[in-house]
Amino acid sequence: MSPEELLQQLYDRTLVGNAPAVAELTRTGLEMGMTPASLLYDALIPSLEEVGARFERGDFFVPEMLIAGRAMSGALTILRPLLAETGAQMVGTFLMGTVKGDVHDIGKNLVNIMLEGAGFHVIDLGVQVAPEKFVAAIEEHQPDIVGFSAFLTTTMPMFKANINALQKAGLRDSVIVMVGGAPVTQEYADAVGADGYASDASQTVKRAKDLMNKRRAAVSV
Ligand code: B12
Repeated sequence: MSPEELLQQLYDRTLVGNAPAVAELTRTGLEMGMTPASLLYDALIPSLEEVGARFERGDFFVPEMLIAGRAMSGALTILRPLLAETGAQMVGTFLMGTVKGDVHDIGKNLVNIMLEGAGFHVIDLGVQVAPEKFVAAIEEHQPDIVGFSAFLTTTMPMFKANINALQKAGLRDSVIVMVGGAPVTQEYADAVGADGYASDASQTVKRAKDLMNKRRAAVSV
């Protein structure tokens, strides 16, 4: 099988949610010397985007989305140690969670892997995280950055609710707030008063480091 054929098959099997085949193809691709990034960005993510497009058109329903998501998560488990492989030192602590009312976690998990790879200590609170839980975790772990992930237009307002909760707890100035997720934009992030937004995992790493450097420079003046 050529790398192109493998990517096509990986795309097709993810689309129909064939988890065993997706895992097998992911392993085979790695054995063939293909990079984790190529498997991810040239097959797995485009396939999930197509799943979303089909759902929107009414060609796919929730079960199809669910099995495709599971197949993708299986591949991520295989890719995780390779994507996170690094000699980087601890750059800071990143507390992450999907907001209340939202169960999408694939994008968040991918961001976590990349952050770990870049040397961040990541604490993942999981999905459906209520504002009180974010507040308690910030008090406990004192992270440099807290990240809110949302994949539904109906759960994006939780960013504001979380930020309000941080303000009320007197924590807003002690932590950098980053937001992200498929429907989120820079404009929306600005409107809710977040410090940073990024559209994908590698941009998140870059932005997180920039924001931390800025904060450190501001503190040392
Ligand atoms: C898989 C999936 C599901 C699975 C989730 C499985 C899981 N474990 O995550 C299941 C089946 C559970 C599901 C359910 C639903 N889903 Co859904 N789902 C999807 C799908 C197909 C893929 C999402 C995904 O994982 N993408 C892959 C990742 C890698 O996405 P990504 O955006 O590239 O991620 C990057 C960035 O967003 C960013 N990022 C992510 N988080 C963060 C956080 C921070 C801090 C930062 C800085 C960056 C960042 O970095 C990521 C990595 O590069 C999308 C379609 C789509 N195009 O997104 C729909 C989609 C998100 N779902 C949708 C809907 C409507 C639903 C349901 C309401 C359906 C229903 N009627 O029940 C439910 C809601 C359940 C709930 N309460 O949350 C809609 C949302 C529409 C909207 N605008 O609100 C979408 C867009 C489909 C569509 N086109 O209509 N879904």
